Amino acid sequence: MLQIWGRANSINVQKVMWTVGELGLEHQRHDAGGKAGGLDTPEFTAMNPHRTIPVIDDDGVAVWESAAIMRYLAAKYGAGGLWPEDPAARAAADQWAEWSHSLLQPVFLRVFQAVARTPPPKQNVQRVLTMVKRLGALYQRLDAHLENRPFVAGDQLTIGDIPAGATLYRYYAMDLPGRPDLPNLQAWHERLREREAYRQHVEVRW
Ligand SMILES: N[C@@H](CCC(=O)N[C@@H](CS)C(=O)NCC(=O)O)C(=O)O
Repeated sequence: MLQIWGRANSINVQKVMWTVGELGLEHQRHDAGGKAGGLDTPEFTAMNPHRTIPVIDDDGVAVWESAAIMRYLAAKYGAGGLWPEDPAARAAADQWAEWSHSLLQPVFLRVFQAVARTPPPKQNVQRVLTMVKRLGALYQRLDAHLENRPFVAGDQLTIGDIPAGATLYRYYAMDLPGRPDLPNLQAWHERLREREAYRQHVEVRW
């Protein structure tokens, strides 16, 4: 059975768990990282020399890096669904996944650290405003793209929706100053919230 290591409140683990939930895969998740620790054991290091979560073991195949895990699972178990079979359709999804992992998520995490992980008296208001503005400008591009499609690659949920979609629960749950009005992004978030796997794995208090 598919084994997954990682604490439920890590956004990188959430992307993997949401993928697992959408695919309906039988699995066991082991708490690891954060307070649960367990990343320095010889067994864990043998699976992932970088000692980060998430990590999976699928019938003897160990994979680390959340983006690589999502692609592995979607390609193996979600062909034609999360993982479009036509290369052009797949690229339409995958380019948004890549953009989310490499450009959106780092800015999002800076906002998250500055607000949710910093006690209010220690927060740097000016820095928060600057970072929220930068994050809003990125979400604005996604908002424009979602103007005339329900999901990033068209009519159905794909690998392209998951990494950016996973940031939205926290984005809207945090008390952020100066969030731009992004109706298409908000409507997309509502569509994602209709999915059981999103509610179960992403809507987790940090
Ligand atoms: N680029 C990596 C980042 C992995 C990463 O930094 N994971 C964090 C949790 S989000 C981690 O392992 N932190 C150590 C810990 O939780 O103890 C990925 O996407 O998997």
